[in-house]
Amino acid sequence: MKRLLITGAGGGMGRVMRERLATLAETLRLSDVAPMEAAGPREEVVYCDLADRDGMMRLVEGCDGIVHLGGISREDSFSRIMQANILGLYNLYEAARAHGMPRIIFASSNHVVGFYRQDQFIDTRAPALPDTLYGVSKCYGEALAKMYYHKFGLETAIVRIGSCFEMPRSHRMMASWLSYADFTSLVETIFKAPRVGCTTIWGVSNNDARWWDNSEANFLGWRPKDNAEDYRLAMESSTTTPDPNSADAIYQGGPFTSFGIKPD
Ligand code: NAI
Ligand code: 15L
Repeated sequence: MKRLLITGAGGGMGRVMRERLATLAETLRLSDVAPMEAAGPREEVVYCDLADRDGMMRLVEGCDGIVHLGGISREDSFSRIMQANILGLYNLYEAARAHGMPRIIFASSNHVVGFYRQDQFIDTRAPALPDTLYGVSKCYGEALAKMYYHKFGLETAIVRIGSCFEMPRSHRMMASWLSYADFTSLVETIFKAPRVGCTTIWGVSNNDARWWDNSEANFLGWRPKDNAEDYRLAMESSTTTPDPNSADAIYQGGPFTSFGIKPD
């Protein structure tokens, strides 16, 4: 690729992906509203609010791939979610439609299915059961991506990320953890694939305890290598076992299922 856009580049995953995806394109265009390190060689740093339609048009112009990590990444007030995840995503897709239809990786979330129980094993055809307004905004994002694919042919890999951190931080993350290395190889696989269509992929490592069946995306050839079990001892020594009757131990979305509605 000539130019790859990473939104949310100042965030937790964005800062890691800035380093790990550096060789995937001649130039990385990095964007956020939060502080970012100054541009290095073969980098462009652009501050842009996802809710700014004209700014988003300029941001996407000249990019031939997008890793969309930007937005509200946990439960929040509806107005904040609306600006970044609802209006912001529409702005991103309209800009992509206007500027060469670059392939998009959309960072969706396990919270689109948060109310499935941890004893259920589901595939991507399972109906959505979002656990928060945040999860509902990711359902909207997945639907928007499908509409732009079927109407205009704009390709998106919808990646329902589990828990993408350096290592699993809780018992629940023994199932939901996605390593940085596996996410990196997934991004590489998606941009190298001849065709992606609008495919939904569980962003989860090869954890023994995982809840999600990725067979819809098998054709891509992505095979995650890391396993949360390798960190079980470290995880158990830094956290307590959750009460078996708590949301954290019952639902795939864990504590998100018991959050209330945050007022504006
Ligand atoms: P993060 O919260 O650390 O990063 C998100 C970035 O988006 C932030 O730097 C923030 O400033 C930026 N942002 C928020 N509102 C914006 C706006 N209006 N305009 C421009 N930028 C805005 O989140 P993280 O952990 O890096 O996650 C990245 C993406 O992956 C998010 O979309 C999140 O929903 C998704 N995801 C992450 C998971 C994880 O375990 N890290 C799990 C599931 C989904
Ligand atoms: C998410 O969607 C969040 O962005 C992340 O911060 C974690 O809470 C993750 O889900 C999770 O479920 O562990």
